[in-house]
Amino acid sequence: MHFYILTLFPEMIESGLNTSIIGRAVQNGHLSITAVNIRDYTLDRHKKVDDYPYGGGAGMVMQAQPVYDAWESVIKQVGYRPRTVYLTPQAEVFRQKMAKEFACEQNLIFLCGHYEGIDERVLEEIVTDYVSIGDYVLTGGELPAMVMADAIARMVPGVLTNEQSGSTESLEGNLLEYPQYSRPREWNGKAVPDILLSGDHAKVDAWRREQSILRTMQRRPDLMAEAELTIKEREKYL
Ligand code: 6GU
Repeated sequence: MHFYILTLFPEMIESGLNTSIIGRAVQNGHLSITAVNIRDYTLDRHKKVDDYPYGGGAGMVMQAQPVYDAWESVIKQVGYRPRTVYLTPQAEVFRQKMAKEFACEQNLIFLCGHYEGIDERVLEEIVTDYVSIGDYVLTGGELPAMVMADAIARMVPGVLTNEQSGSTESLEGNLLEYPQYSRPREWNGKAVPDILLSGDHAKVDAWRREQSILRTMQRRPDLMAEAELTIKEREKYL
């Protein structure tokens, strides 16, 4: 899978996504991540990429030309118009289900805005998906693009080892993960729940399932409406 990230701050992307699991997946060739510097495409003599908003108001607006030309350079490379995601708080909120869907694409383009936004006319031409990562305002789209790229990349076959991929499924049934414990058996006067030491895998699974449900009810009651529960679980917990 190939990610192209259109940004005024390519160093931010390069330093953020070249480490840990995603960095290793890039080294192994499971992924490529290309940060495209929008400023490289401006036709302005002074390398300017923004201007005042028509109608007045605070801040600056990123101009259409350099954004369009940066995007066009990518579509010429890949030979078609890949889905192009504009990161903005004025949009639907990103969820695991969307990550799974985007992970089916061969190429994805992320467009990161700064200042007060991007000229609407270029967005109309190139953007296929408007996505927010939550109901708060950030200074630019780079962190959201990295969040999305990480969540999507880990769904791509080969990026996670078998061992790492187990924890993928939890949010897909709209339930939170159960608590985890490791050695020592007692720490700070607290023991690991006995059932986890019993060696009875069926009981362990049942306990973890219950912990997932209880934790979701307590911490994210909003998820319960869409949680994938059995009829028996519904009777017991709802
Ligand atoms: Cl995608 N962009 C910005 N600037 N702020 C955000 C966001 C995106 N998602 C939540 N806050």
